[in-house]
Amino acid sequence: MLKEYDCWFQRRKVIPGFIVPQIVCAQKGAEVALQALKEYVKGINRLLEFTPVQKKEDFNLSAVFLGIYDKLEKAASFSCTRPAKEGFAIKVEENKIFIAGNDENGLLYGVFRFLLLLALGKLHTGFQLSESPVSPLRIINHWDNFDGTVERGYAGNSLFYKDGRFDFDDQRIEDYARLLSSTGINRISINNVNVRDKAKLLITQEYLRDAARLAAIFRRFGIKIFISINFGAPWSLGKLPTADPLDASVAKWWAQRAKLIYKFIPDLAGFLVKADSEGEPGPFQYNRTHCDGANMLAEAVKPFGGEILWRCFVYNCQQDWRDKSFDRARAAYDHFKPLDGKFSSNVILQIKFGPYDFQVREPVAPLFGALLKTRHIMELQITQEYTGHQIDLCYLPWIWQDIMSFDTAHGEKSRIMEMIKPYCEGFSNIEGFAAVVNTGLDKNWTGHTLAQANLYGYGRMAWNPCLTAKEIANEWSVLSFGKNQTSEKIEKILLDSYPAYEKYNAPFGVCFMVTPNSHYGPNIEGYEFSRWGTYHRADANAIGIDRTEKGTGYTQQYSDGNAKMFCDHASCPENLILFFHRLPYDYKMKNGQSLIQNIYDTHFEGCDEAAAMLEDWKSLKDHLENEVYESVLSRFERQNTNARDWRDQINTYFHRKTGIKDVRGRKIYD
Ligand code: GCV
Repeated sequence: MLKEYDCWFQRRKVIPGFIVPQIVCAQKGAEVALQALKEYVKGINRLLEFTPVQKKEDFNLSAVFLGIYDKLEKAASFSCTRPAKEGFAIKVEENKIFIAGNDENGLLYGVFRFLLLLALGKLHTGFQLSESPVSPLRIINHWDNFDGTVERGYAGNSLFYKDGRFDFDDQRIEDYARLLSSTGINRISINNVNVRDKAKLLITQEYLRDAARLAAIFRRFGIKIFISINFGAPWSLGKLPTADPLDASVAKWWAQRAKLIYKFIPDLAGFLVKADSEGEPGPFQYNRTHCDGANMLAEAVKPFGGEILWRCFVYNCQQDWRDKSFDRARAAYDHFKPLDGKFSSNVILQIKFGPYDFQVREPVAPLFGALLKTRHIMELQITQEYTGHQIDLCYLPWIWQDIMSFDTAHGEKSRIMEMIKPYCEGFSNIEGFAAVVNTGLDKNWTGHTLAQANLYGYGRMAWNPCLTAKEIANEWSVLSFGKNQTSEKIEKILLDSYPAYEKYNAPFGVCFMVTPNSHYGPNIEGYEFSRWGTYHRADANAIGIDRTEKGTGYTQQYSDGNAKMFCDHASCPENLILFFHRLPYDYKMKNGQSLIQNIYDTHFEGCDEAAAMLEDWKSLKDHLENEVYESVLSRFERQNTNARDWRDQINTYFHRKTGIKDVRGRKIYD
């Protein structure tokens, strides 16, 4: 039976078809290597129900050998393909098993992978695997506030803060670090990018003491922390008259502050910065560029090996809906492409995957492939801000798989998954990913138990962007529920969930038909006359925005091949057609039906598919722990109400606008 808290580390006895020696010999190492040994012992206890006996390294023994690859290779008759940075090799021989890391992080990842493969039943005598992470940076972002709330959080309050202070349970944080590290996460930012109220005090002595305690727990699991900072801190905290990045007193203030911070957390990964975005302070206030801002901070953390993650979510959020010349989708490229090559070597731009904001379907942002001289990573969202608040089930690796396969230039190795590499000037390499996380104090971590699959899936895909959504759904379901018909059914439910969600949401990539502020449920014109710049401009004849060269010109930010592909109705992917084009309702889609008929059809289908997921779930009643069954059941019931609302509001809206009937005569409310 599933213990929700344990996620993909269920206590479930496996019967391996090979010998797992009782003895473990671990090389001496520092704290991550020590943790690797602890995790090995804990995991074997959980899966094989015995406690390994620890002995000094002796290769005459039948034992499991844990260590650093080079040392093991020299000392034992063991060899495998040499893993790269943070990678590992696993080899199962007749009476010996080797788990070897390139380094200590690699060793820990190797132990975790060994245990997961053991639970999945994938190990056997002769098994051999050498694997290294594709992405150097695999980051989790927390949007946790110091009052204990979590911005866009749907799984309870913060794991880290309460009532304006740090407040965490060491054991829970250790369990959390284990979950993250087991999927390959190596960085975590611990506070909201909107740094307000008490969060501004995080970089003061009193708060840093607690931050250091938190960092120490994550450190054992190979995870370094980032702190989100407020760009205006020199005046709001330091009482300087300005936060101008080119003012010498400001640079000095940050340099001193960095010195203090690094005294408490010597291996701090660096700062994460949201500047000039949605009301946060930034260099624009002083007529400075984002290079000026980022480079000044980079200088401050440089002596300590720190890095600046600088977000590119910079756009005008005071737009006038009447003004059709302005297109928010263009913003990140317009701001940052001209600055390519001007950032310091320890600045990394963090770019949202799409030009808007984590929509159910939007194109990959054109900055990917366009930046050749600037380090950068891609930002994803695991928390389900626009994808159902962890009430509706929406399996996100589908979205990420589409992103990974997007071809930025139709050239050689120009798909996103092929561009994830260490930085190298002159290439459009992406150094990895950051994702806004979906966890909180809820017992099951993620509110919706099945949303654990999104957390697991992010880590796995950040490690290896070539993994498919299907492979990950299978792994996660078997790890969580065992290899049986229940996990098969749950895997199917997961895989069905995103297509269903997309179908009952805003049609064909048009985006933002969601309830303003909360971002749950439909409100078709909720953003139509607001300042946020996300309009669909539906009238009685047509819907969508012309973003071609004849319209806002957004398509021209892409490589020539992609600009052409998106501009042409025939080659533009249909699931994005309303993002790029303004189309009449009688526009003929590839299936021969009109656009309006396709809108009706997808909404009826999406709603039916949500109902089918509920029925699938009900069929599992006798095979699941009651608490899990009931909590997920109630979410599926709410999802069905939501899906019905989406279906009926969207269909009615377009029916009223156009007067066009559903050719199949289904019920549309007038
Ligand atoms: C942290 C969107 C969200 C905000 C979020 C912002 C961001 O606008 O609705 O809650 O703020 O993105 O990514 O900075």
